[in-house]
Amino acid sequence: MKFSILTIFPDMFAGFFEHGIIRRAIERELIHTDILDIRDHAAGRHRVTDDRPFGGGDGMVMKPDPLAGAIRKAADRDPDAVIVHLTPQGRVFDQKTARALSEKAHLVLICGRYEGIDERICETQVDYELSIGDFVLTGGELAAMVVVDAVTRLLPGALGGDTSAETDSFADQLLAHAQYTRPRVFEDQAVPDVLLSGNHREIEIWRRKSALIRTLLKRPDLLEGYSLTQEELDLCRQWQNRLNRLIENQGDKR
Ligand code: 9D3
Repeated sequence: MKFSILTIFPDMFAGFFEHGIIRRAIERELIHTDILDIRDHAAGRHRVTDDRPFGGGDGMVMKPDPLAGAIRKAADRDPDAVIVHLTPQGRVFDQKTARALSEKAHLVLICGRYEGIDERICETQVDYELSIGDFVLTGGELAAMVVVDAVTRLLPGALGGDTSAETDSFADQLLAHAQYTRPRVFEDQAVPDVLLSGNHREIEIWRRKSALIRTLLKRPDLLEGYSLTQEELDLCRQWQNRLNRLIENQGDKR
């Protein structure tokens, strides 16, 4: 997978590429990253990349010609290149989109700055417009890193070892179960006994239960349209019965 990143702040990416799974993916040549400085494609002595908006108003707009030049350099004669514009007006990036993008051979990520980029680039060159959520950033660079991060970890071999559980689309639907490590007792709080029992069947059941209850309590929206397994359905009925008994025992409080 190749990532070409178009930005006026290429230095923002240095640290990101130097650590952890992303660094290892580069070393193992699972991904190739190419940072293109949009300014290198701007004309004139001052190599200006932005200009005032037609029609007036506050802020600046990224000029189309340096962007077109950088896109041509990144995607030239590559029929597999997919052009992605990181913008607040894009569709919100999610795990399904990460999966779809992980099937592509070459992603060209355009990082906007200022108030945005000239609309004619959006209309003629861009395949996907993506946002990373409904909050306001100062530019597309962090969003591009988010996309590179989420897509890279889905590539075969990126996580090392047995990744089938990690990349199983089923595993994306629930939150992770609670996790513990040493010491067994921390500030008077003990690790659940079952995790120390060595009974792998019981541990697996406990983990599924933990994942389901955590999702139900912390992110109920994730369960909308979720198809429960028979085992999960049984658990829900158990919880339902317990809640019903608890409520019935409260007497006449309306
Ligand atoms: C305050 C300026 N806004 C006027 C309505 C528009 C605006 C333009 C450019 C707001 C933010 C930005 C910079 N943001 C991005 O380039 C961006 C972004 C984001 O802000 N939130 C979530 N995802 C993304 S992807 C790119």
